[in-house]
Amino acid sequence: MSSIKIGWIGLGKMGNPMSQHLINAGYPVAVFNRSKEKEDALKAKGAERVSSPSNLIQQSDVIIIMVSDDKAIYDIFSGAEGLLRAGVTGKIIINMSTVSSAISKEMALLCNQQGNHYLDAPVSGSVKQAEGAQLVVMVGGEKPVYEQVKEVLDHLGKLTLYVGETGAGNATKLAVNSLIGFYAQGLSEAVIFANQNQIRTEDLLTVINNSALANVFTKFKGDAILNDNFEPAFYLKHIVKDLGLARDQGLTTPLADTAYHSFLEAEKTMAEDDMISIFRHLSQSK
Ligand code: NA7
Repeated sequence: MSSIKIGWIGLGKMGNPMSQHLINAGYPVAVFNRSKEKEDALKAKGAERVSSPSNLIQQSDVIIIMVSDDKAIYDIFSGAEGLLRAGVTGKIIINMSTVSSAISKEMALLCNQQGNHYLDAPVSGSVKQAEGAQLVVMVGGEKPVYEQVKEVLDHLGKLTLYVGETGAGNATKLAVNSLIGFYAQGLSEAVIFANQNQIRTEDLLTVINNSALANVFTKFKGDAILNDNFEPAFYLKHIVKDLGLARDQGLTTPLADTAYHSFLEAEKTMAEDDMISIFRHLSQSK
């Protein structure tokens, strides 16, 4: 049983299972989500519901945020009932959302001016890894602050790694997610090419999954292609966001440019599907 009081903001597909791990680990957890019905599952597990980010930070030692994008972060920090309105000091705010390094630097500065601390701590892994506490957490910010909360983050994943100053966690995450975008498009193009040459998808995937290229991603996303299952584990709109953030931060290489434009095109009709829907998009447009 830990005495660190946790305030959790953002109970979407990732935040919901992640916050439950902290309740299971014995932390007192209070929650806030913009759409109130998503708080029900956490309340049933023993979490307290709080009406605003501002109220949440007043009663918490550590605030953890898992929301969609930079816009959501602005709202949560600077909105009328945002974290920065509370006038408290000595709090640690951990932003686990995939956002730009720029917004982390901006929010860290505002937090520091108030006597609070900010860490960017995005995660690698999707809903399945969140549910199984198998995420990889990459952390940027002041190292002594990180060391104070490492025990909390360790409950969410299999690895927590400090990677540098504020924004370094975000930059690491954008590098990783860009590679995921390349993998998804590469796998899709390989399947399309094999099919054009009368090779069955199943056979190609069996070869890939027994080769040096085998990994969890090609296994799960290969199965999704094979079973025509595009239920979202990782929304396609989120990979578009990540490729766009990486692009804004300087990733404009040939592969990144191609992947960004393919996913951007796919987003027009498949935003709410899984990111491996890029396969359907490329199949339709070939
Ligand atoms: P989801 O399931 O789309 O959940 C997004 C969460 O972000 C959800 O709690 C949203 O609240 C919240 N959100 C979005 N916009 C806002 C604003 N403007 N203000 C407050 N809260 C907001 O995403 P995932 O859980 O899959 O992913 C979360 C992150 O991990 C993301 O950065 C991914 O790239 C990786 P809502 O319930 O809609 O009211």
